Parts: sequence; structure tokens; C-alpha cells
Amino acid sequence: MAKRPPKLPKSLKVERRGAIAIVTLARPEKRNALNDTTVLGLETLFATLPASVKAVVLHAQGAHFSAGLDLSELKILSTEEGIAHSGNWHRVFHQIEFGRVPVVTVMHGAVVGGGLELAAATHIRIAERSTYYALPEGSRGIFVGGGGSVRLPRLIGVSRMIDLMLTGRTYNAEEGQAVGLSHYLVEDGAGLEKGIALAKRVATNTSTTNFAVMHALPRIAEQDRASGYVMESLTAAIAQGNEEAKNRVKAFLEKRAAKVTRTS
Ligand code: 1HE
Repeated sequence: MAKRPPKLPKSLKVERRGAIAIVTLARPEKRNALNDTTVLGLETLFATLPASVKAVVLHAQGAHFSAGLDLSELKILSTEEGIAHSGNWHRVFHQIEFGRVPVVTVMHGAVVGGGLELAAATHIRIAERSTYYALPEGSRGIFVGGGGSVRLPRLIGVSRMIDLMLTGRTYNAEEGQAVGLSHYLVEDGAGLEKGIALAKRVATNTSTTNFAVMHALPRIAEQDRASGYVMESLTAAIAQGNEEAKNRVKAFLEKRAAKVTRTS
């Protein structure tokens, strides 16, 4: 019997395109501010992705990707509840970052606060020209709570994050691309098509390779060198031992597989 799809909040939509799932933040009237319902909905969604989904594209409705934390929920939290609230975000975003499938995020408009933390927990980021980034937590008297202080310094450096938080400055799409917040910069309206194309490409990798890239690579990068080399050898050996890897190498040697050519 086919499993019934999980019940998602109105603020999230999912659509299947073959091996790809397109996830949409769908609360444009609140600029896709992330409330508890949406964050927990993301948890359900990622925990119940069908095995046939090999990659996800995450994008958003309206003029902005996300205005970050829903500030209307924050105003009623005690300190203890605040710790639990941040812990929820950590758990959910960890599940996305270290989940089963790579996630390609398509950004536009405001990508601020918790919205940037969400994007940073995904694997590939595309910015449309309208994208701008900020960490307004500093000026709101709060702090990042969705893993931003762990993930963002690894992308852009502690020093840049200090500047973003202390001064409330924004980076435009070009600046974001230059400092490493996005991997691809595209014209307005072109992000989703690019995201789907990249996700389709990612979905053709072996699941072993995608697992190694998502789970082993970031851990290796944080290990000391000696441990990293051991972990790399083990990961490489496991990946190449896979039957599908053997078939792919054989296909290349028999001139049946694509060559590596310039893409852009
Ligand atoms: C919101 C939120 C929100 C909009 N929480 N309701 N994030 C921020 O500090 C960013 C706050 N938002 C903004 O600066 C602006 O809304 C935007 C630049 C993103 C968009 O501006 P605009 O003119 O298109 O929309 P708007 O009129 O400001 O907002 C439309 C509605 O969305 C309005 O509600 P309405 O009932 O009056 O129509 C806004 O109140 C509502 N809205 N943003 C709640 N963020 C885990 S820790 C993470 C910590 C953070 O993320 S702090 C950063 C919070």
C-alpha cells in the first residue's frame, strides 16, 4: 500500500519532478518568516522524503526568500524556552545538512537572519540578482540561533560575520557571491530552472558518492590532517568498491561516458 504523504503546514509546499522534490517556502504574506510550524514542517518533510527522491530544490514564494525568525513568536519566549527553541532549529537544520539527499537552495530578495541560517544548512546555493543578505539579530538585540555562528564563519569567516552582526550591513548578490554565500549567481527569475538542472545532475551521482560528499567531506575538513587522510582513504575505498562506480569507470574506458568539458 502506498504511504500517505505527511501532513505539511500551509507554509510549505512540495512538488515531485522525477527524482527531484521541489520544496517551496509558501508564506509570502509574512515574507516567509520561519515560525515553529514551518521549522517543524521542514523536519517532517525531510524525515519522510520517499527513497526515490535523490535531491531537493528549496525555493520561496513572493519577493523574498525569507525574513528569518518569526519575531512575533520570539517575544513570548522565556530564557529556557529560548534555548529549547534554538535547539529545535539546530535539530531540524542538522537533519537537512546531514540528511539523505543534497539540497539546492534558490535565493532571491531578503535572505536574512534565520533565512540565511537555513540556506547555509543546505549544500548548494544559487542567488538571483535581487538577493541580499543580512544578520539583523545584532540590531534586534538577539543572537543567531539556527546554527549561524557555527556554519556561517565556515563559509565567510568569523571576521565578516562580526561585521554583518555589529553593523547591520547587507551584502548584495554580487558581494555574497564574492564572499562565498552563493555558488551560482543568476538573473532574476532564472534561479529555479538553474536549481532544478543542478539537482537533476546531483541526482545522477551514486548515492555512495552523495553520502560521502555530504557526510564524510565536511567531517574530514574539520579533523586533524592525520585523521582526515585515514578517513579519506576509507571513504575513497568504500566508494570505489561500489558496483555502480565500477560500471561508470568501465563506461568511460570503453568510451561510452561523457568527457569532462568546460561547462561555463
Ligand atoms: C514578519 C517578519 C519576521 C516580516 N517576523 N513577521 N528578521 C528581521 O529582522 C527581518 C524583518 N523583516 C524585514 O525587515 C522586512 O519584512 C523585509 C525586508 C523582509 C520585507 O519588507 P516588506 O516591506 O516587503 O514587508 P513588511 O511590510 O515588512 O512585512 C510584511 C508582513 O510580514 C508584515 O506583517 P503584517 O501583518 O503587518 O502584514 C510583517 O510584520 C511580517 N514580517 N518579517 C515576523 N521576521 C533562530 S534565530 C534567528 C534570528 C533571526 O532570524 S532575527 C532576524 C529577524
